[in-house]
Amino acid sequence: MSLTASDDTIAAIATAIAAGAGSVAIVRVSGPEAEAIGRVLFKPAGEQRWESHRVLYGHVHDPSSGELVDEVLLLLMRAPRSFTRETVVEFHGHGGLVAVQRLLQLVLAAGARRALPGEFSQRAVLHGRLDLTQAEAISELVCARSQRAAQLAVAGLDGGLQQRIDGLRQRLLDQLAELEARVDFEENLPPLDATAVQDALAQVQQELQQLVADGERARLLRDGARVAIVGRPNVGKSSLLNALSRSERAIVTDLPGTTRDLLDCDLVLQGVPITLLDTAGIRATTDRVEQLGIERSRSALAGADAVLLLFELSSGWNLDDQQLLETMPQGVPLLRVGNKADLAAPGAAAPDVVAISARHGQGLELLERELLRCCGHCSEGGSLQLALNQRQCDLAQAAAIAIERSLEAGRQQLPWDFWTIDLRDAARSLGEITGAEISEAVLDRVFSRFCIGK
Ligand SMILES: Nc1nc2c(ncn2[C@@H]2O[C@H](COP(=O)(O)OP(=O)(O)OP(=O)(O)O)[C@@H](O)[C@H]2O)c(=O)[nH]1
Ligand SMILES: [Mg+2]
Repeated sequence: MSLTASDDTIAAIATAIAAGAGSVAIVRVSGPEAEAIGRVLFKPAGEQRWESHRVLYGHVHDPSSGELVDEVLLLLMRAPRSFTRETVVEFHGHGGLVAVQRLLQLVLAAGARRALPGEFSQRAVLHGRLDLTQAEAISELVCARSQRAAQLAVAGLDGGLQQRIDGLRQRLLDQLAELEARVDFEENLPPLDATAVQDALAQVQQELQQLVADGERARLLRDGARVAIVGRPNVGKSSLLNALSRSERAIVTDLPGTTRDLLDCDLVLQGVPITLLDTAGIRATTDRVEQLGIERSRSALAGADAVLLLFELSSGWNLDDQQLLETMPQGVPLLRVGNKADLAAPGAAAPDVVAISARHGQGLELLERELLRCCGHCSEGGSLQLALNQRQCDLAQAAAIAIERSLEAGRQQLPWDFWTIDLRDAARSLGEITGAEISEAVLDRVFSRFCIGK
């Protein structure tokens, strides 16, 4: 890669920060001044040598006042044996909010610059320690909300995606080399078997299309879905949230208008992370607080990937339910759910209604299955080994389309150089997936989505 990392020293808190949470916090420093900064701030207890890849124990003092700031472990990893391939110093101090922020301030005052989101990983990529797909997999692992999403991220971390894409790119480049040689020296070379080239290209294209399809299927596993439960007051929305999350998160009473504010709850259904939203029952009301709650219900609908429209099966689908259905946002998958089936006559539900009893836990398995289907989940997603993320899918798709144009040039028996233009585009797109061919602007865009300290 021709791009280079900037040569200053960067620092950030690499662990989550919250008062009272996390007994250890890490400040990570990377760059040519990392060790010098460590030596200014940290005093080892007793006789300890500053050796690479050894843990030192001691204290951090504020150099201006001499005040003791924290008791820490210091880990020195001299270049190139570190995550960024630069010299890295990690201060492992106490967690929480205050001490670690103070430590970072001292590191910055001693000459480091605050790292941008993803900047450590970006340096790791620029120094050839990771390829782009591996760096993205780290981010995906940290963000994973289900076991399946974590498994897919780990497969990427291992370099599986890079090898797969690099292999396909290599096969394109092999064909491209043959074709380009013919463009320049056709008369000196044995004739090229156009059918064999087309077969080879079609094979690469097909494998790319399969990867794109798998990536789409994995999207739900990785990104999850926001599901809003809506309906008239008292139909059992909060009871359903409690039943699905197996908790008593929401207040349930027999008074219509109980829920006033949005309530969310995270759960995992068959490996898919779901954020379930309980909303205020929608009805005409003069109560100001309830009106505000209803406005929030409506705005929750706007951001939902799927809607569960709940009604009372026992009293039947009525005009108010119908009116509510008609105000639902277009294009968002919706499931009609008839609650209080325990009070309804058997067989009361229409064929497109899922009958449940939130109070008695009846019909919930079917509801979960229908909900996942409604969100576009298919069970084969469980067997995926590798999955491209959205950025990678878009590039793989672009490569497949460019190959198609090249195949079309072949079908029209155009000269070799018409084939090569599109093949070069395809190879470039695949190179952008792994970072083998990438511009600084693209790199900055990818890493800006990472967390700080990564
Ligand atoms: N028999 C029966 N009662 C239920 C069932 N589900 C909920 N209920 C009762 O219906 C009443 C209303 O339940 P909630 O869950 O508070 O209803 P809601 O839709 O959240 O109501 P609002 O927040 O007011 O919009 C409570 O008394 C529940 O116990 C059910 O499946 N069967
Ligand atoms: Mg409620």
